[in-house]
Amino acid sequence: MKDLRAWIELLRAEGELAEVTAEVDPHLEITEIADRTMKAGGPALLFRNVRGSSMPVLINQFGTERRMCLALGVGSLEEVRERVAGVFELLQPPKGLGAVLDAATTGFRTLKDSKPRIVSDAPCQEVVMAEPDLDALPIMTCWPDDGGAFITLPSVITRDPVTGGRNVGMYRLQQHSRTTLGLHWQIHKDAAADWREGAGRMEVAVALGTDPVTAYAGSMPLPKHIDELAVAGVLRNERVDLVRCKTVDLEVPANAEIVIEGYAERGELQPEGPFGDHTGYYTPLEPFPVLHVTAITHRRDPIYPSIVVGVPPSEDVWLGKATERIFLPAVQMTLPEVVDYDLPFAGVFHNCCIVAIRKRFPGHARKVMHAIWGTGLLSLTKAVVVVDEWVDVHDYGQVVWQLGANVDPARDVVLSTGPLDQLDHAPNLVAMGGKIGFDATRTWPEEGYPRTWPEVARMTDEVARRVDERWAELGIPVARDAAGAAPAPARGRRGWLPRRGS
Ligand SMILES: Cc1cc2nc3c(=O)[nH]c(=O)nc-3n(C[C@H](O)[C@H](O)[C@H](O)COP(=O)(O)O)c2cc1C
Ligand SMILES: [Mn+2]
Repeated sequence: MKDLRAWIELLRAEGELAEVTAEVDPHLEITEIADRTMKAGGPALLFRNVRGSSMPVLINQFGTERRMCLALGVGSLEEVRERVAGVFELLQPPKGLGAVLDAATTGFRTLKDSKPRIVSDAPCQEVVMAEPDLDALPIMTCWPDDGGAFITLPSVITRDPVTGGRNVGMYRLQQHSRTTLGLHWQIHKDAAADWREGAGRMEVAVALGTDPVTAYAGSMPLPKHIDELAVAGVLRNERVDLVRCKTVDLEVPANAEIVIEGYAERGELQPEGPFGDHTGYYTPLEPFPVLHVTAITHRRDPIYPSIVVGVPPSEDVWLGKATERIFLPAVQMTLPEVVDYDLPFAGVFHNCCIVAIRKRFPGHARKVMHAIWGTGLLSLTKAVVVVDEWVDVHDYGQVVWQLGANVDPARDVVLSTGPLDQLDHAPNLVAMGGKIGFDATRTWPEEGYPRTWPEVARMTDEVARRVDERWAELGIPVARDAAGAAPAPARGRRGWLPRRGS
């Protein structure tokens, strides 16, 4: 997708867009409308008439699985996982970026040939505001007790002061004044490292309203040395065009609708928040750096993008689900025993991780828990549930069944402590507290189980087949499954069973 406008056209063509011409208030009202629409599975919303600003607001663009797939240009999130699997392979030493896989062999762009390219002339600089004024933007106040108005869907661009490497992060920005913003990069995030590692002034650029993949890329928990924009190039199958900023030494996506340029002074912090967050709770006031705006540029008639987070499920859940799917191959690179994993929406991603493993040695489930607590941003996971390979981690009923049936709390619970997500209000300390792991796999004799672990009760294949064949004859009014072959209840129950021999 070339830019946000091409995306809006696609949404319209796909019947995925509602344009609202009635006047709406960016103070709370848009939240209520967007949240109801999202929770009802409704369309993306383009508010044409927003009180106090001439700019339209696009919201709920990522609000359903279908739109997330449309944004990524795939039929399913599994498909996008397959596309990037080769890319992650390239990150693996000793192959590195110079490896042989290229677009010719994979059919897709790789990181190496997806690096962004610099252009001289960019739509995002069509208009340069004479006096930068954030009040011209329809910045939303999302929830009643929020500390102010927040830019919620930005690409925040910074540079590593040591390596010069670029980072793009989706970090909300609180409007403090007409020319200052709060920079809410949490302590574990890459821009926070850029901030800590340098001295003096740090330049920051913020792109708003890029194509949806570039916007999404800022939310990907990539290793620090990987440029999110190169990954965006892979996912779009087209390089991201960049243009040099007007007042800072950074580049921004040329296709952005709006660009905010500025700097933060190390040492200067200002309270940020409260903010009704994706945990479903308000996050409290905490000190964060301040962005002093030096320029605002934009396209002619710019469109302002926004997102509402709050009590799950909110619009961000599909961004998170895409990340969960895309990163499965990355998890499997260090943990090949992982069959699949699931981060439930209700666990707001960092609270719960369900993982199915091929168990091959005593203590294996514990090894995987500790590995998750030691891997990238997954390390912030509070609860890990490990199940056997045949369990469908996306079927929470099945997971709870296994959890209840297989766990002896005196034996199978691992308690630990470590870093937690900065948004977690449960621990006594900020960003530090307890972890819990549940080993819900079958316990082995080698793990000290002195009894005989029972088998799952199941019918023989022979009898099941016979009943399949005789079902019509029995005349029992039970709905048939999609294939029309056998009654759904039997099929469904069989879906929970381990494969023979496992
Ligand atoms: C809608 C949305 C809003 C987010 N807001 C923040 C935020 O305010 N601060 C933050 O640190 N992370 C936020 N995140 C998560 C980061 O974007 C994510 O952790 C990403 O990996 C950060 O980039 P980094 O790995 O380069 O630091 C948000 C994610 C989404 C989807
Ligand atoms: Mn990063």
